Amino acid sequence: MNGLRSPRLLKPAAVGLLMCLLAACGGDDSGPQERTIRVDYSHDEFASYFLEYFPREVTLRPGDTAVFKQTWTGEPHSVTMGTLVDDLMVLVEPYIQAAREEGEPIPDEEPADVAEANAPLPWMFGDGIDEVAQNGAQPCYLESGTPPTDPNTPCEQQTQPDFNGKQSFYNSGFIPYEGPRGNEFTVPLSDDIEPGTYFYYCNYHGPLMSGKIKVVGKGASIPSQSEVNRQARDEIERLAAPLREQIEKFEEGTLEVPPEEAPAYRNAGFLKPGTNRFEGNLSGLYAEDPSIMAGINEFLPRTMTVGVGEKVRWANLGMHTVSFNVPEYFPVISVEEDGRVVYNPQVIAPAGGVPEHPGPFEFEGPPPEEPLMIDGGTWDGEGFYSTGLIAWAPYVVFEMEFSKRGTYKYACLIHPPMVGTITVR
Ligand SMILES: [Cu+2]
Repeated sequence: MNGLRSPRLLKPAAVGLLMCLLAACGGDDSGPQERTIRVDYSHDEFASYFLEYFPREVTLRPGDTAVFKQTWTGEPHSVTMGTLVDDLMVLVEPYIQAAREEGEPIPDEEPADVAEANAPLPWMFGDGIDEVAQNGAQPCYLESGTPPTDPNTPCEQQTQPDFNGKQSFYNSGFIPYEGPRGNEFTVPLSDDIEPGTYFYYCNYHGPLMSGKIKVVGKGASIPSQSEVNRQARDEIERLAAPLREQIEKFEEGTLEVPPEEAPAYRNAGFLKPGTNRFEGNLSGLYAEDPSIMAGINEFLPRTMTVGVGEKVRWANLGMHTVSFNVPEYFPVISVEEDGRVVYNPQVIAPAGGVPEHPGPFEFEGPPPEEPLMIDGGTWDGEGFYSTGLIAWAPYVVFEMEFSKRGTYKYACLIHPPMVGTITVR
């Protein structure tokens, strides 16, 4: 979980003032304004996810509203704010800035002061992939104090007040896919919020997926929505460029795997002999730079042709499924009528004859030299057939074969645009 990007360009104050004069500063100050911040993003050139908010910083005034608009890529997110979050982010922010401005690595070990500030903040998930923590996944708005520590105890205060910068905890909880609160979380700033910087982060992906709202005085001018959008686009493109490069390399056959992971790939038969160059099928792909908090949600290649009885194998990069005859799309996490947030077991469990296998969080330590092979056996094209949730590369390789000719469409149950076609002849 790293989150680096290049530094924002800082304008000298004089230039700012000049811009302000030229743009008839204050021209849009006719009343309370709304600014939209993107949560996640799927690129139109390739299905993807971006574990960032765009732009990372917006400027608003008391009485204005921040609208967080989520692109549903399959990744769950929250917008989690409050003084407890500010206390944490003040400690994390220097690491994020050092990473973005100087390319410093984010420390592997959580520094003690960060761990301490993190302690009262609930995560959205529990220890296992299928354990949703209700204290973090359900909304919670506290004037003071700390949220419940028991993952099965949701917060009682779920009615959202305006954000005044003084609440100790102000958590959207899981922003649901569609439905009444779907894909969007709105934060109205109170009239009496003090000017200053207010942090927020995602309590599914952690403090590196974070952003800030800079509150200025009531009469001040703020960047227009189109300026905000331009900033967002620049920040998105900075992350998209290295992803695009990886796809190009894959297509040219020049994609290289990191040296420490090469043995596992080699032992699974995915490297061109004598090189670290990848050859084969992929489900998902990351940027070469592990600090890029974004990834590709594609089966590469998207279409392939195999013979009856021939083994098809995917090296898995990311958290995905390979699933045939899928039911209508359902999100990996959903909100039940009583507010309980639950994982969908259909996503997680293997189906159609694929054997049980270790879950995605059951690997520890350095990259193993032998990948985990999941043999899905022979499939006859009938009924729901799914790997269940698999991760992380290059430790997991899924293989299967087909007993009948035909054209088979398949998909990842987590990431809706991640689809492929196999022709068997
Ligand atoms: Cu997130």
